[in-house]
Amino acid sequence: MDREKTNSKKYNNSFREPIYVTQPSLPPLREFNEYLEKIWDNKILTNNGPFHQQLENELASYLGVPYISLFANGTLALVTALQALCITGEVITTPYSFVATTHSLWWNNIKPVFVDIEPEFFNLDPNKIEAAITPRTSAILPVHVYGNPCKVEHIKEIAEKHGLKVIYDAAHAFGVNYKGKSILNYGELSILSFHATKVFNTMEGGAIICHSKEMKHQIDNLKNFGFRGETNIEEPGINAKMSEFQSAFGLLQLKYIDNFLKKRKVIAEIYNHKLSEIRGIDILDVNPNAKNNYSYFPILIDKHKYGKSRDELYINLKEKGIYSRRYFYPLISNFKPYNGLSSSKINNLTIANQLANKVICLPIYPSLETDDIHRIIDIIKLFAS
Ligand code: T4K
Repeated sequence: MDREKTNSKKYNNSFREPIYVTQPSLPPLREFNEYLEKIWDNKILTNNGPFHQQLENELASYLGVPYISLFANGTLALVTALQALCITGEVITTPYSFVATTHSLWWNNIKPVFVDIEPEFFNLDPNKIEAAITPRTSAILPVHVYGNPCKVEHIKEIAEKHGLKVIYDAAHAFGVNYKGKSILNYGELSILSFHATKVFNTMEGGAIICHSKEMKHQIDNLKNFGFRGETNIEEPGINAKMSEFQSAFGLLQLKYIDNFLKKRKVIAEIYNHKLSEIRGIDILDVNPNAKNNYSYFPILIDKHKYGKSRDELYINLKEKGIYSRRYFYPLISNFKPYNGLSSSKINNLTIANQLANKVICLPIYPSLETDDIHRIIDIIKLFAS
């Protein structure tokens, strides 16, 4: 009887559970309890405890990076990365990202200078960077949007020519490889987000990837108020530490991550196959030199060919309980704190403005059921005119 009720709830349209753009992957609760018992035993809750140290080691080895410093979230990792490299003045960045990318500059009193994106992978267009460099420019802050690698070689060449630092916002790029190695090895520093909505999550969390022991020390001190030893403060640091609970959760997540990534790939393949048959729907390419993590599934709606606008589709899906998201609309450059900047003008960011008005990210997460994927596809197909 109970099972019948559950099934009717699932298959009767009016009682369907909403489907969100993502849902966090959770390990078995029973297994998390074992970690919690250890925390209860040793009473170390935070401040570089044993799980924190273990997660740093395991993640460095899993990701294939030399040094990693864990953070309370990705935004604090970004803010601290800019501090660690003493970045000042102006920083060249992309308007096509989550707002935290630019906020991290604002919190460091740095002026963001927006440069347009390239239409293939929606990342900062290296061909447009040099025109935006001024004597005040000290760094470039690109984003590997949706986990697609930026044009890293070209960006490196420009940075070296002009003596600029490169910090990658790699919040979407957990587990992404480029030409056989981790994308996180590019740039002076890369930052990750382990937010609940990310491929690998520690509820809230983040990290900085760096390439020397000295830099790791510097970052570790900055995230712990600037302490160097018990009684010495060398610089005004912040509190951005990851707790033992988050670290324990991360250790457990790491055991399941390969399976989670595989499931994402399968979902992306179904979407790719079925949606490519629909006129007016474009699917974002995946860089052939990269191993993607399928963290998002963005599609572009061509109103004239599809017959409906992106926003009409977004609303239609929502009415049917499917909560897709328009990442990244509006562009950061169009938000109030930044829209007065001269680099925010629409004619400076033509491609980004066009794409932000067409994009919609479809639900993708390991526990998304095949029936539901096909239902989403059918709704998109039927809505076309
Ligand atoms: N750089 C980039 C490029 C980023 O994308 C981000 C974060 C950052 C930096 C900063 O990293 P963090 O400081 O966040 O670590 C979400 C996330 O909050 C944000 O982490 C993420 N990017 C951004 C792209 O997306 P919202 O406002 O869209 O999240 P929200 O709460 O609407 O969640 C989306 C859907 O996920 C919900 O409709 C339901 C589902 N959900 C969400 C949460 C939080 C769950 O099922 N369970 C949950 O616990 O920003």
